[in-house]
Amino acid sequence: MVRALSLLLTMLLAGCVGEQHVLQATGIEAQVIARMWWIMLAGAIVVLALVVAVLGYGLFRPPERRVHVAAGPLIFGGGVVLPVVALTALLSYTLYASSGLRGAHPDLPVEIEVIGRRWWWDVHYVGEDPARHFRTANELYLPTGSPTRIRVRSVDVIHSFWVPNLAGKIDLLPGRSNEIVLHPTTTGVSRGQCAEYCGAQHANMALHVVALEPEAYRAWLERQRQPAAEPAEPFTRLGREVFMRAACAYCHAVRGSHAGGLSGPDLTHVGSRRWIAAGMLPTTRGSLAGWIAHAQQIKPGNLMPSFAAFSGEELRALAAYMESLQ
Ligand code: HEC
Ligand SMILES: [Cu+2]
Repeated sequence: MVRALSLLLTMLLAGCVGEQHVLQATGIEAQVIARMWWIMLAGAIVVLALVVAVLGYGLFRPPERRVHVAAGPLIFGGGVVLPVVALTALLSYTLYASSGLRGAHPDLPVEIEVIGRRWWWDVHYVGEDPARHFRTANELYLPTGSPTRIRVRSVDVIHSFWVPNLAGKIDLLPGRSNEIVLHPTTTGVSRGQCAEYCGAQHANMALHVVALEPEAYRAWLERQRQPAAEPAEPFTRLGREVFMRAACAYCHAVRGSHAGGLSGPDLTHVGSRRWIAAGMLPTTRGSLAGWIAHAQQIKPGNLMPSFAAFSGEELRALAAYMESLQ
């Protein structure tokens, strides 16, 4: 019994982690949603309290007084008038509050395109000048204090983009674009998660949103636009050789090299990302080597094969090269 209770408590408390939490809003849209949630909760509590009070009266008062709760006016008032008034009030409030959520920024250019893939997020920084476009994966950097317009679509099945601390959900559909505006108010990292079942690895399709001060955000953009750094040491040069010799470039791009594959994440700056494999592993040399050799064991069914045939040295060099792509 104690164990069951502590398990339940642990599970409930685990839900309080702030990085992915609807009620710990760090974005304008999420603030509207959180306020709506609290007002709906307050409304529900008032109605419940009234119902319980009338029920308690009916159950526990002496019989001659109990008849009051069976009186016509009370039944009509509590059964018809009260629900109509309460629901109309809450409905008008939610319609009013949610009307401001979407589509409030018609003039804003689309800054980012997020493409849902099984089972990771392909993130394109678009903007006006095509020469300055770049791709990254499973990671979205945004400036605080201003809205960023994001277009989303899918190239395979339906996914759903959901970063609860910042905004509501938006579906990623094949053959159709949707849009969402994210407007972070404070710096920090929020976790997002695919919110529409999309196959075996749906649960391992996370992304992280990093909100930075505008100045730091611009600096990040500039760094990401650079092509990959030239390997500085013989060991990372060996890693690049292994990369180009193996099938990696068939699916992965490293800008500034011959690797131009598009079906997997862009690896130009993979070493600078916090996580790989859509939030499954922190980016370290060890996890990179583990992923390359055992992608199918770590994330069964994902669209990268395991590469088990490398020698120990080749694998270490390859992981060092990946890590050096800052
Ligand atoms: C058939 C296509 C394919 C080939 C070949 C391939 N990969 Fe991948 N790779 C993928 C896909 C797809 C993912 C994303 C998997 C996921 O997260 O679901 C990925 C993910 C990765 C990641 C993690 C990137 C991130 O940001 O999450 C690294 C690192 C990586 N691959 C390195 C390699 C290396 C090194 C090779 C060559 C030895 C290689 N890949 C060969 C398709 C491929
Ligand atoms: Cu999914």
